Amino acid sequence: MKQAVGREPRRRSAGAGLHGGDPAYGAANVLDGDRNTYWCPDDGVTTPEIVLTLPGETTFDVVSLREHLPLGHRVDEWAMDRWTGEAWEEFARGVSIGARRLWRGDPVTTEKVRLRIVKAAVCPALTELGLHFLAK
Ligand SMILES: [Ca+2]
Repeated sequence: MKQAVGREPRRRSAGAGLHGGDPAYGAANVLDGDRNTYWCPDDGVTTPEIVLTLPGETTFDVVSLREHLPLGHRVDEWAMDRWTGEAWEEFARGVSIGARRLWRGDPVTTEKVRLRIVKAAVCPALTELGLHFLAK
């Protein structure tokens, strides 16, 4: 598996801080390969977003998502978008994440991807967001 490593992700949930205002729960935690670190928005923020700016045009056909299970299954629905250069276009959607959710589909090429948590019981805690390309 070849991993497309994103640059510093930017959170886009307007006005919403990190959990307890603590930078230790920042969005970069979904890219650090450490399952003990996670991104967690503030209490009450149940539909946050993460935008990953990729190193350039990148093609992937697998997305890997992991929740931080010590805090339980929190995400009920999620979606992912690719940036077309002009607008966001949804390419994946699913229910629940849990220990690991793998999405696989047609190859997606883009410079930016966005993960949207569509529905969650409480503020989500995500430990990994990975993009991979599996040659068929
Ligand atoms: Ca992590």
